[in-house]
Amino acid sequence: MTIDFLSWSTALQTRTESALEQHLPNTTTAPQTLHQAMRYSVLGGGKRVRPLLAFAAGEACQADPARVEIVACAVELIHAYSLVHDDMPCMDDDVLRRGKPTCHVEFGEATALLVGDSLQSLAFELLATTTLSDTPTQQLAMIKLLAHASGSRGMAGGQAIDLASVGVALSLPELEFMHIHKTGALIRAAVLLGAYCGKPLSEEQFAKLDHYAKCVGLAFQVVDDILDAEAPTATLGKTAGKDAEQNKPTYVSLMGIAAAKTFAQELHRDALDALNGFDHSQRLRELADFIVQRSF
Ligand code: GRG
Repeated sequence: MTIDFLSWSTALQTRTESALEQHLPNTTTAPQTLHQAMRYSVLGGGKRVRPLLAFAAGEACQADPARVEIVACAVELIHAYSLVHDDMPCMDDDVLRRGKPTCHVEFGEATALLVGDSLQSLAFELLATTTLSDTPTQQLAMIKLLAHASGSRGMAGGQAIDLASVGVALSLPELEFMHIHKTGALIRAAVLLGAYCGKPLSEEQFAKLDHYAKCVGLAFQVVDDILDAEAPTATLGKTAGKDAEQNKPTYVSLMGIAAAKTFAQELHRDALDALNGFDHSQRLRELADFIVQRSF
């Protein structure tokens, strides 16, 4: 019997939480404050969308869930690091994240900087110390994939473009380029790493998954822009309305809210179409639905 999406996602969010709990250094281990701040920033919050995408892709490729759990944690650690750094005064300068004070507000800027650095290192330590593939070559390729997705040609590069774009009138292709890197690269890595834990992919299967990942990554960002404009702070758990306040180019500012919603629906449709003929892709489909229909 297949369980419904809510039960499936709740079980895997719980699994991810307990795995992260186990992999993060204990607060009794020195330096205690740094470890406390790392745990504060990772545990007990977040939708865990990227881990869920890794598990869903793993299911589509008949992967061992114990292996997928490791890549799910690694991607979530990179994501958590990016949020901690993004919230700092030198970047987005925010005080609220996941419904609580941001890491630098709670622990100070120097600790927040080190939290991000340490979470990033821990992600790669996890990937390098657990067997994730039957071949070392494939495992190295997986480590490289996450490194590339997180770095200057991926998420960090997208963030650099974002910081340089405040008050700048970007064209739609320029906005898309920024978001494919800032948000999309890590979402794509979550999908592909989950898949790589399983059976080898044919070229056609890889192309389908890759296109799915690109569409949901961009859809995630379009919806994020819409929520920033429409949803209240209490629902989001982070400060709403910041994009307009900071004069940032977004899908809403460039297209208007109605066209941004239509674009999100088109990306959703493309993501589902990409999975046509891909067996065991039900959870990936349901996650595409969730990403576009979410309210937080
Ligand atoms: C600092 C290198 C560096 C990168 C930062 C991801 C990012 C790049 C900045 C976050 C700012 C932001 C609002 C990006 C838009 C999309 C996004 C990643 C939202 C937050 O992700 P969710 O909604 O958060 O998955 P939760 O808390 O649910 O995990």
